[in-house]
Amino acid sequence: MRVIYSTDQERHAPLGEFNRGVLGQPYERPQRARELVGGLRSAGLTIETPDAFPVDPIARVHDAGYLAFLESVHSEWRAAGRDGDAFPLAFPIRSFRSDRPPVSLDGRVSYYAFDISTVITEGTWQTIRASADCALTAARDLVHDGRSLALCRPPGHHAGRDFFGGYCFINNAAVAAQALRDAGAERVAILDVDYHHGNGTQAIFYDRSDVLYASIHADPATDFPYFLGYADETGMGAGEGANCNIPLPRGTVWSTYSDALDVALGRVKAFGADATVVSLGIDTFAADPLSHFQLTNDDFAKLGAALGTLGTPTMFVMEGGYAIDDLGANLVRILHGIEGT
Ligand code: FKS
Ligand code: ZN
Repeated sequence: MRVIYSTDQERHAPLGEFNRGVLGQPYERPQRARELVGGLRSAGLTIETPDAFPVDPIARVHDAGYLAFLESVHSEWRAAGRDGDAFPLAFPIRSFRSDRPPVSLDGRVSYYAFDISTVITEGTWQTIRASADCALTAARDLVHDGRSLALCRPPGHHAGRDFFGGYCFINNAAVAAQALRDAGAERVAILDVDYHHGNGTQAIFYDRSDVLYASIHADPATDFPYFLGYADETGMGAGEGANCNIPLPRGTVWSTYSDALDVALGRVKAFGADATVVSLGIDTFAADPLSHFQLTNDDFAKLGAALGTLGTPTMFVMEGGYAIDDLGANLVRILHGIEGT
């Protein structure tokens, strides 16, 4: 399995995150990536650096104004004499206008953000470009490689065409899926096994029939991102039938998860994709501090084995996972499961 990662992905380093009312250490921090890399290296895997891509393939799924905002917002923040990280002060929810970004700095941050746990730091732009480069490198070479892992950090599946949140800015899996389409794949499937629903990925492809989005995740009635991810969201217009959500209750153990996985894999296989992108979250782990499923260390080998049955060229894009001590080993278990080793 080819693995792609750049140390530039450690430059996005939020100062803090609010949890249970208290400002503390961020869950989504550079150490996550270092633990994943360390785990893979001790398992004997070689890690390659990505090539640098222009912004164009990213702009295939993201709004140009949104990307310009992401690139400039932190220097604007500093130029305004501010310290710390850029984060929103308000949200354009029901009855507010959300059709045009305000002019001021705070107005624009508030316009593009959907949560308060995702802040923009000095190194954010460089980091998210490097993270997307991993996905783009993996996508470009997928037909040749057959299988690859883009060790993306920060993650991407909550980011939409013109919004950020859930630790995500650029939707790496969506960028990869679109790059595969543009390289000639006629149908691409995205299978999302992160604990959280990938609202950004779903939104980006919701009205399209050429990209299937199938996801197993915690019920949005109880868990982030709260406002999308229900089973009755099946796609729209030409995309009707190309969106499959399987929400599961908190406390879900492998036997239930595995049944859902069979359904999702069945949908992906029936779609007849030329390539598959797996949004690989490992926050379904019982000890994950943000999540409430009960998968064990051994279950990740089983998850890998199930994912290994996908017949198409398949690239894995890293999403979430916050149980720092087990991250590397659980990722290795999945990879061994995939390869049947
Ligand atoms: C309070 C907790 C904030 C946010 C959960 C974000 C989950 C992100 C993820 C991703 F894959 F994108 F990383 N809850 N500060 O795991 O889905
Ligand atoms: Zn997650």
